[in-house]
Amino acid sequence: MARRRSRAIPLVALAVGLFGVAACSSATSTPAAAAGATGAGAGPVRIAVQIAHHKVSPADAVHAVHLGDQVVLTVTSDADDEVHLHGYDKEIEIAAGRPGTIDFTANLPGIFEVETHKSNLQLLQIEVK
Ligand SMILES: [Cu+2]
Repeated sequence: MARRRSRAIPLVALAVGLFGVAACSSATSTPAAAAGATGAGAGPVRIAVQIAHHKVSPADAVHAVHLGDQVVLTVTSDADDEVHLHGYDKEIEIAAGRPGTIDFTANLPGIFEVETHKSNLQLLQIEVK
């Protein structure tokens, strides 16, 4: 009899996790078990970063957010690129001169880098605690 197997979400998650690690050789995050949300809920935390002539501004920023916060990260560049938020493994394509947004709930504690894959820049780090 055809036994209904639950979909292979754990496998996919594992594969994505491995790929993320393989794709980027930057400092690792520590995805502990997600705890209950503690976000205060005063609207999303907005983080914006610009890239121009291969320079990031603000440079080397570390943004601390609370576990459970809603975060809206906006990246604008003068070149087409691909933006990757580590740990959460969110990736977007951005076009030159047009802001791109990564929207996520900070439900994984740790320090996560955001980088570009074409220009290979580290944009910022997001510390979730
Ligand atoms: Cu990456």
